[in-house]
Amino acid sequence: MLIKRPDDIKASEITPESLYVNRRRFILTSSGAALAPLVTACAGAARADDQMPLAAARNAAFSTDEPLNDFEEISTYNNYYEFGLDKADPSRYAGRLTTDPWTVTVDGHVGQPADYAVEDLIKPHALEERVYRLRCVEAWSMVVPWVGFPLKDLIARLEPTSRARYVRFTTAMRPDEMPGLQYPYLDWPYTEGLTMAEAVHPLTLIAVGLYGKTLPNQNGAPLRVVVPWKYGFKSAKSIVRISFVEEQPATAWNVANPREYGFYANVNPNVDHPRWSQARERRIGRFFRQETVMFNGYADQVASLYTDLDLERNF
Ligand SMILES: Nc1nc2c(c(=O)[nH]1)N[C@H]1C(S)=C(S)[C@@H](COP(=O)(O)O)O[C@H]1N2
Ligand SMILES: [Mo]
Repeated sequence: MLIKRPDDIKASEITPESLYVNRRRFILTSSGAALAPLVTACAGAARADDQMPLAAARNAAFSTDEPLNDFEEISTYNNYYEFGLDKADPSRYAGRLTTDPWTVTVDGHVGQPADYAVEDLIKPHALEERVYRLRCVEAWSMVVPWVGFPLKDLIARLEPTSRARYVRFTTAMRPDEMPGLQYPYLDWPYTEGLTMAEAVHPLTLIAVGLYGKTLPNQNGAPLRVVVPWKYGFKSAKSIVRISFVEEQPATAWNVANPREYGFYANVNPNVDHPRWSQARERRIGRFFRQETVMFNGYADQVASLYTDLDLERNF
């Protein structure tokens, strides 16, 4: 058993993305409720053979031909703060997340609001494989063969009204299954949002699997969004609510630190994070860093969404 208290977390485990919340929020917690939470390592981590096979042909037009990161890298180097801050924590602890049954609530300005069993949300859609770059705001990246379907197809079925200008994603909050929720790293539950134009862009994917099988829990089972031209934090995992709203929604990272994490969070090598450069990135598994490309390489497809937006101010 591994016992972790806030003051046991070594500086080496604290990632740049989490620095701000750590410093401020650990101080908040050290006085009371979260003093000695126990985190057990006993619950089994998800293994590759826990995943069910999914039939999905590769959509070459929407896939990069860069070398893939391997399953091990994709499923053991994760950000999923509900399970802890360390990159290995999600693979250690996410095995205890129960993903069946799973309900997704659809609400807001939408013609088909309801509580949907996740199977019913997914079933009508043909699955495809798309190999996307994922660029984290912490300046590392991966290449992942996702399995999923375009969010726009789901949105079309849900029939948003003309008042819907943004989509907000709310993700699972299970204190009994998610050890990280004991700490106020973020204002739980983790939420994210997109403009309607971003949400219905053909690149925006609902991912339900990777490497031809259902998602490992640590990658956001049973369903997550993947927005490949934005920093990874926009790609919310383990979604339980999809809301169609009129106003730009509050999002977990933007609330935690609006100076450092904007609502748009488009990958942009020309706009530095206040504490580090975004010009280069480390591809997981490679030694030398490489240049970060505007919109993570998807500029031809998405730049037109932002022609009227000052990307320095709307970072
Ligand atoms: N619910 C939830 N979703 C989340 C996060 C999180 O902490 N909680 N982290 C985000 C961040 S910062 C990144 S980089 C990606 C990482 O996705 P991956 O682990 O599948 O590579 O998930 C995003 N989605
Ligand atoms: Mo990230």
